[in-house]
Amino acid sequence: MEQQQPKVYDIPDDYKQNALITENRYHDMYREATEQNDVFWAKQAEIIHWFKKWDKVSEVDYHKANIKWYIGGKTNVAYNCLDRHVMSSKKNQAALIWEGDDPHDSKTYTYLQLHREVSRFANVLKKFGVKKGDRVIIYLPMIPELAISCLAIARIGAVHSVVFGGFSAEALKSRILDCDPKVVITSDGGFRGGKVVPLKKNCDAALEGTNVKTCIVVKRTHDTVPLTTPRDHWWHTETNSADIRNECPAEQVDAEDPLFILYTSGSTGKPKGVLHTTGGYLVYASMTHRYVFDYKDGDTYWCTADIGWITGHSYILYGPLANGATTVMFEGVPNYPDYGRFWDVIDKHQVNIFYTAPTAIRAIAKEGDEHVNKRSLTSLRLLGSVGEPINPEAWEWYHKTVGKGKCPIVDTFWQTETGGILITPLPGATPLKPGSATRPFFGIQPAVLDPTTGKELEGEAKGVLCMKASWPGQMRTVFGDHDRFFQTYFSQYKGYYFTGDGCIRDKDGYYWITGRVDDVINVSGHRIGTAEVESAIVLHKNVAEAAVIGINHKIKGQAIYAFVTLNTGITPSEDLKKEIVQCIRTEIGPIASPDAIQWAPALPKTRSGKIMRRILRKIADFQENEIGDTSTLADPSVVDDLIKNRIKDA
Ligand code: 6R9
Repeated sequence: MEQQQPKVYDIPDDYKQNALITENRYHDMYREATEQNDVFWAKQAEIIHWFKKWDKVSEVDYHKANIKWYIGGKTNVAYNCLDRHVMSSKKNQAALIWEGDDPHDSKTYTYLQLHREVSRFANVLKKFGVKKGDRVIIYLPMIPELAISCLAIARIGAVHSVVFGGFSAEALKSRILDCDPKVVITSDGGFRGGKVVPLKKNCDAALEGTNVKTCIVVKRTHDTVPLTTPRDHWWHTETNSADIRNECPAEQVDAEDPLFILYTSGSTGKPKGVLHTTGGYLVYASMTHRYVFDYKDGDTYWCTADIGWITGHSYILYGPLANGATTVMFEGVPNYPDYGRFWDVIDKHQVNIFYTAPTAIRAIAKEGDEHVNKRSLTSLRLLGSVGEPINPEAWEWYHKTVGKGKCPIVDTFWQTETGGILITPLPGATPLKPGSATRPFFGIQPAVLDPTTGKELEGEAKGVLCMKASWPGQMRTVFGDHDRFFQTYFSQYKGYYFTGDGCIRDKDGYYWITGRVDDVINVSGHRIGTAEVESAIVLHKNVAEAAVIGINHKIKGQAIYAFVTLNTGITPSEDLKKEIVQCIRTEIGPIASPDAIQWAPALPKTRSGKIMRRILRKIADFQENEIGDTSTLADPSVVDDLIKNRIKDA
């Protein structure tokens, strides 16, 4: 289709010989998974330990958004991630290597040690009345206590919801109100790039006026923070007084009992609480981790994501730990103390498998090769990318400069909703094309649909990306709003799961994700809903209306561009822009700050009053020649003014 002939990178010889999945095996397993879905997934479920085997493998109805896997099975995620390995020869192997923001700060937990910490903290949670099914919100920086909290919550059958530490007090509060947690876990603050983030302060503001009775506070920065009695308790005081010999047994939970909620932005309204359950999620996370990263015992694996996002859940914590891997957890940022930090960490811990985001690769690449070339990187065997489409230039740089031309790159397409990777190369099975996520994982049946007719297209095609069949890691519902689950993902194209992404399938059956087709902006791999940003902007008393779109950005992939109409009589000013940005930072957090705000005397609207974001996108991206027909606009003349005053260096 519209693709030029891309370069193809063949599978390196050592991968052809030593990989878990070779080319023939990929095709065999893919066929088996498609033709005998339940048989295949029953076999794969053996990757985890079950206290009781399931009665039925799956029950799926996309017309009602009902999805169940391993029905009747009993298991526990923390048991699988810890106890199993403690009872094996892995007990004294490193489970978690934590690398602090400060390069001199790192700490390793063996499986035995991590098990002990988790068990101890699980007992603390129980003491505060947390029971199976209760929600617990975690608002922590990337410190070991974050991993320990997640596992402890899973251990007692409670449900965690991790809120990214970069979210504001308001964003945290809306999540607290939505999922009604029994306990909130936070810290005095966090370190990022040498600076302090005031988490407890945000948490205090968020907790005001809520029902939360207990807040557990980790001491990280040692800044003085007020403790509110009887609500707040220090983590260290509680865990130190818990009896270390008193092991907390892992609760035997149902395969379909909830494991976690993770809020994510959609095209409309407030973030949705994406709910994942226990058995299917763990099978899928561990299986994809093993095969996609060609994970073998002894490997040191590092995913640079934050556990506040799904990538951190599935591929820092649950997938790697279920497989008994050594997983690296990094508190810092790629450019502190300098742009060579990632490479220092790889050399320091002899990382074999490295998984990061295109935005980080582009930010580092623009600083030149010397940061990379000063380091050895000989331990690396495999590279990965996630979060947004990786442009071929960034891919080539990653491959050549970081991977020295020897390490395959797995460009993994997936979503918060999918629990694990859907479309990806397998390093021993897939020749690579830079910029393509290549082929579906086992059991994944992508479909390219014509967006207007909804018809499934065959062969080479361009359209919207849907999934025909379910897989165990798929989300089960939107917390507290099953109808929204159905409406968001299953109502547009009957009988399909709709990803919200556009894609091209080429002649080799390779998929090229072209980005979101809904009103979601992908800024540095973070999903931001236009509606959320617009609501935050109109909170300013002088603003009448706002429309937000995504524009292309060299480093971030996309950036936020806002058109703002002020109330009559208000004079635009730079100060007003700053106040508007502050509104967004307060409501959502710094990640949603716009790169540009343009004053718009009026916005292009249809006669029924719908804002034509398509036109705004063309204006902001300097593609006014492609605006096309504006005759359906209520007032076509607004377009000229917007073109004249658009911001050039956004
Ligand atoms: C895992 C994660 C999901 C959205 C998704 C898509 C984009 C993620 C991608 C990719 C192209 C890749 N996306 N990986 N686009 N190639 N390899 O990122 O989850 O935060 O929910 O974002 O990210 O647009 O729909 P999430």
